[in-house]
Amino acid sequence: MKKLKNNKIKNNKLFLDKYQEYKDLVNNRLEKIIDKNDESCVAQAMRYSLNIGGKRIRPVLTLAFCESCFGFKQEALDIACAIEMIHTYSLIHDDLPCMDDDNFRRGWPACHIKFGQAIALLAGDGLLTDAFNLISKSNIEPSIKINIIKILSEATGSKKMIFGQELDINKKTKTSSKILDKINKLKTCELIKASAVLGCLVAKTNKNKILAASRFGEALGLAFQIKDDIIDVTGRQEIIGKPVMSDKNNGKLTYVDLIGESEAEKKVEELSKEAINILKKEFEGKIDFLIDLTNFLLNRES
Ligand code: GRG
Repeated sequence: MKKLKNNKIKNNKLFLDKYQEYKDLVNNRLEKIIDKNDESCVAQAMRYSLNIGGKRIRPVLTLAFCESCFGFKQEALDIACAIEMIHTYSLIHDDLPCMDDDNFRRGWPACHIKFGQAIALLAGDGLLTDAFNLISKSNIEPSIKINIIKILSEATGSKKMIFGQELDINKKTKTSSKILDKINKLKTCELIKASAVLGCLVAKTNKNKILAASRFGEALGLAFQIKDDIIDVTGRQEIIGKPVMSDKNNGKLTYVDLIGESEAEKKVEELSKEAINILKKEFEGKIDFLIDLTNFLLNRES
């Protein structure tokens, strides 16, 4: 078992075992969702991008929030997998030459490098569409299912995640930390917020907790993105799975450019504290894993 350098996590082994348990659940289910004997090249590309690693933060959040609200993680599993499929689609499209033009993802050749641009484009489309098909077939009460589809399609649709990507690729708009916050809230936080909220919805929890999960997701999402900017500058290629400074060399303005590395680290710390306080205030009971996960992300190296 990999040792964590994070000293804020109360019990590393307990945390890592639980994290692995959630990841195994998601990985095993994803393995079954796209048949490995499917003859289609697009299906192979979808499987490739889903299986080359990734921290599985978003589906793990869904399962953990469901359990924190005393729901059953098995009931949230297909929703969690759908979220990871949407996340993977966004990474495939983000790496294309017409977007960020990155050759590596998760330490492996990006989907379009391995399969060519046309197949990569279709693999992203396939993952997005199949994600909603998976949700539609899940064994969840119809009214909750419709709400889940509404929230997830809004979070990842043209007014939120996709608009964030539009602003992100339009470099002229990035002039202040206010604008950078706006881009990151749309591009990164919306899906993280939805991941937390959907876990609560499956558990049929109350409105206050759903709102709290959304506030938690926003604070964690921003901390996560700022940490991502820091790692882009300070990380090691063999750990982050792509060349160091790939965002910077793409001409992207990041928090590190705007406020410097040590202020950026402070901001990550503040936002993580805010996220943890929301958990402590609004969720009684099973929140140890979520607190540890927040600290883990604050100290991650990739
Ligand atoms: C619709 C094309 C399109 C994009 C939407 C999400 C997104 C915008 C682009 C993906 C690229 C990116 C760097 C987004 C910022 C959020 C972020 C830090 C993503 C990486 O997420 P991790 O670290 O990745 O969870 P793994 O590989 O661990 O799953």
